[in-house]
Amino acid sequence: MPIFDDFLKIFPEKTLEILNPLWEALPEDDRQALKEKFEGLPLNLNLVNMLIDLAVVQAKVIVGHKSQVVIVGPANVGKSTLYNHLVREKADHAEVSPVPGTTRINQIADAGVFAVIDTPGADAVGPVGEKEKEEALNAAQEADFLVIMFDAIQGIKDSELQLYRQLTALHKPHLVVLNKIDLVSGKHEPEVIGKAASNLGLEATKVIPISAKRGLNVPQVLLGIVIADPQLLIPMAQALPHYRWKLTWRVIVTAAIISGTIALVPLPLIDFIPLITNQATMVLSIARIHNYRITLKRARELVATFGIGLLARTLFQQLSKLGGVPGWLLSSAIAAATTVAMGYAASVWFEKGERLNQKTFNTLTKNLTKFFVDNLKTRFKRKPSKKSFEQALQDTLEDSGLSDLNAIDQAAKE
Ligand SMILES: Nc1nc2c(ncn2[C@@H]2O[C@H](COP(=O)(O)OP(=O)(O)OP(=O)(O)O)[C@@H](O)[C@H]2O)c(=O)[nH]1
Ligand SMILES: [Mg+2]
Repeated sequence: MPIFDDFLKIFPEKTLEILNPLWEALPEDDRQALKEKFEGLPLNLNLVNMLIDLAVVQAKVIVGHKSQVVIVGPANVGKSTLYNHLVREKADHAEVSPVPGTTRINQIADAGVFAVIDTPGADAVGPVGEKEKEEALNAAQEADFLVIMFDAIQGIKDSELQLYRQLTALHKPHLVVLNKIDLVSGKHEPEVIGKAASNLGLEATKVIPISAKRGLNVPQVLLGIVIADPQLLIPMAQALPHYRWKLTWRVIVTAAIISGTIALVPLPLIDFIPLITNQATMVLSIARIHNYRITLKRARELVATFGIGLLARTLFQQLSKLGGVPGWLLSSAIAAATTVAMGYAASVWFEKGERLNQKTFNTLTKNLTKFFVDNLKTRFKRKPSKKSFEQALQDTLEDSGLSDLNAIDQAAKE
């Protein structure tokens, strides 16, 4: 879609004023389609931060003016607790306590791609807490984005509803979160969320239940904030394949180490079944990362289409003829290499819906085998223990630089 490329060309300039109207001009379906890309991703706070960092590097976004994300809501709902999850520097943490009115003034900190602001309780009625309320509403007025927080136990009563109306009247992009969901038993959760939503006049899906204390659903809030920002949504979408590859790479490394260790007994002697099972299990995990659920049988079929057994035997024969490399090392290198190539093929399959061309698969396996042999042979004069071999494989995989999607794409081409 050329319009997205057009977007990107403008990035380093002063962006928001230009980008927003463009974004607004996008048909709702396109906007939705972009946002849906983010559904079903494996998430935790570190992973979301990794995705954001990738997006920033990917698009070389120079965030001149950081968006100001304001956390706002009644006293004691857990605003400062959420704030502490979002700020990147521990030194910036806000005070949290069970006493309502703990936060008295607005506090701002860096949250990576945006700035986050913690505010005092904004639900004062009468003179007590009036100043705090004003402070919070001022921040909301200046905000680029609001995280409006309520408490699952307190629910939405008159004062909460009044505050909500006051905040939405500012017409700022926002998320509504219902905190302390950990205090509600699982059985009652849908009812509590549904009631809060209907009191606010929202659909239940528009209220995100979280536990700031336990970190539950906090990554979803972070992702929600980031993808609501047109400056970031597009680079985030562009970074997704890289992000999924990074997750995939972790799975591949584990599987390649297992394969390499299984094959310490030279290949012509070993039974292929454990190797194929290991690779099929890896393919299942890679499918999950891409939000596909397939059976082990299907994963085995996918593995089988690459004829790994034959390829491994041929490579073993070819390379052992050259001499100078012990059989155990060669067979381990081949097993690890076929596993990495299979992982890459699975990634291409689930990412693009294409079967990796057999020639590419074979070339990649061959190149990787050579790489592993060269690296491992300098480390060991004789056959090592399983444990030190695992470590060496791990180091070699890490040193390969293939956790970078561009690097493995390149390695598959040559
Ligand atoms: N059970 C539970 N307690 C929470 C959660 N989040 C915060 N709390 C607790 O609720 C109390 C208030 O948390 P704060 O983060 O200080 O709340 P706040 O909204 O900043 O409060 P004020 O600054 O007084 O407006 C503390 O005792 C927190 O530990 C949560 O998700 N679950
Ligand atoms: Mg506070």
